[in-house]
Amino acid sequence: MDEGTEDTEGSGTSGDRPEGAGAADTGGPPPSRWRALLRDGPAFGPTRPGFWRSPVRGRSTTSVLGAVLLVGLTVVTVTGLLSYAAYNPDLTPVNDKTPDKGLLGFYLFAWPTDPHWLYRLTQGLHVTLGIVLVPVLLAKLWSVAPLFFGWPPVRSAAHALERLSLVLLVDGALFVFATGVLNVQLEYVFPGSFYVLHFYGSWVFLAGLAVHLGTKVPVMVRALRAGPADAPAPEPGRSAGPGLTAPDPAPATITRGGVLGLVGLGSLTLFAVTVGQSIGGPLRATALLAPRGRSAGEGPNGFQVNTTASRAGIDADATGKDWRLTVRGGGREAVLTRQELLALPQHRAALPIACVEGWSTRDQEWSGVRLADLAALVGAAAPVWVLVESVQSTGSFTRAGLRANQVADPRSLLALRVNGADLSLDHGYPARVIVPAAPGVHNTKWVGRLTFEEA
Ligand SMILES: Nc1nc2c(c(=O)[nH]1)N[C@H]1C(S)=C(S)[C@@H](COP(=O)(O)O)O[C@H]1N2
Ligand SMILES: [Mo]
Repeated sequence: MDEGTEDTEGSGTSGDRPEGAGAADTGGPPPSRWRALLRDGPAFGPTRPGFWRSPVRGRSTTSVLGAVLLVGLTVVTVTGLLSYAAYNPDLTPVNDKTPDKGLLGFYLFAWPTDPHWLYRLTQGLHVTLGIVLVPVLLAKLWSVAPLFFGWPPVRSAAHALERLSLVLLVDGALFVFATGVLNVQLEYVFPGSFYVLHFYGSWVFLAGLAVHLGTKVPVMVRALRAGPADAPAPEPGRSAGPGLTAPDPAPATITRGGVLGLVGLGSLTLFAVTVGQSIGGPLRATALLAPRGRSAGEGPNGFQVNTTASRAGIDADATGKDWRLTVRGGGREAVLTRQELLALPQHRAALPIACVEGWSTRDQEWSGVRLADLAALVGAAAPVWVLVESVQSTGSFTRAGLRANQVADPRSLLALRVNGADLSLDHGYPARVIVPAAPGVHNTKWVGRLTFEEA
C-alpha cells in the first residue's frame, strides 16, 4: 500500500484532472474517454482526492494512532498467543480446539504453574487492552480511509500483493476484534467454536500486519520525528487517487489534538468500565460492561460463577449421596465417596479463577486433596498427564487434560471446600479441580473421574 507513503501522499491537488489529456488521437477504439477513466478514475466519488475533505487527516494523525496500535497490539498479540499455549493444546486432543493448526502451534510450551496469577494477568491484559484499543482501531481506519480508494486500484503485481495484504489486515483486524468482543459479551453467535475463528482469524490478521509494518514503520517514525507542524512536503505521486491529506480541506470543526483526545477519552472510558472484572473484589462493581453481572453474592462462595449448575444441566442425583469419584491410573482404580476424600490429607491453596473472557476472581482459599496424592493413591508414580472428566453430560467444558507439571504442583487440588465452607453446587460441589495459573476452563467442576496416564 504505497499510496500512503510520503512520495504519494497528498499527490492530488484537486479532484479535477484534465479529462482526456493526450486524447488528440485517431479516434479509434478504445476511445480516449475510456483511457482517461482508466487512468484517472471516475469523475466523482471516493477515488477523487477532492472527495476527502477532513482537515484533520494527515500523516501525523495516522502515525500517532499507528504508534499506539503498534505498542498495544503487540501486547494483545503476545498475550493472545500465550492464552492459546495456556490450554496445553499439544497435550491431548481434548484440549485442542484447533486440531488443524499445523505449524501455527510452533511455539507451544508446557504452560507453567508459576506465578499462580499468570493467566489472570495475561488474559486480563489481552481482553482489557483489546477493548481499550477499539476506539483507536476505528480512528486509525477512519484516518486512512482515503487510501482504500487509491486509483488505479491495481498498478502492478507488487501493488496487487500489497493491497491483498491490506485486505487481510483490515478484515482480519475487524474480524478478530469483533469475535473477541462478542465472545466476551457472551454473544455466542459463532458457527462452531469461537476459539477456532479467533485463532485462525488472528493468524490472517498477523500475516497482513507483518507486511504492513514492514512498509509503514519507517514512514511512521519519520512522521513522528517531524511532528505535526512540519510534515515533509509531498512529492509528485504515481497514484491519481486520494492521499491522507485533503487537497481541499473543509473548515476545521475540531483540531487534530481534539480528535486524538476524543479517541483517548473513549479508550479511557472503556478501560474504566472494564478493568474491574479482572481486578475483582469490590472493584468488580465498576465493571459496567461485565456481562456476568457485577456482584456474585455474599459468603464463602460469593464469587463469580461462570456456568451455574442449572445452566450446566447438573441434576441433584449426579452430585448427591450417590456421587463417587473414580480415580484410574497405574493399572488400578479407586472409587471414593466425598467422606473418604475428606478423610485423606487436606491441603490449602490460595488461587484465583481466571477466565478466557477476561474476568477473574481474587485468590480464594481452596482446600481439598492434592492431585499428586490422588495419583499416588492408584500407584501412578509419575503421571505424564491426567484426564479430568465432569459428571456434566452436555456442554463444551466437561473434560480437560492437565500436564505433569500441573499434576505435580502441591497447590493443584481436587477442591472440596472454599473459603472455609463446602463448595456450593454452582462452584462444583462435590469436587472441582483448581490448578495454579491455569485458564478457568481447565478448573473442571463436578468432577466424576480422574485418569492418570503414565509414559
Ligand atoms: N464441568 C464444568 N466445569 C467448568 C465449566 C463448565 O462449564 N462445566 N466452566 C469452566 C469455565 S469456562 C470457567 S472460567 C470456570 C469458571 O468457574 P466458576 O463458574 O466456578 O466461576 O469453570 C470451568 N469449569
Ligand atoms: Mo471460562
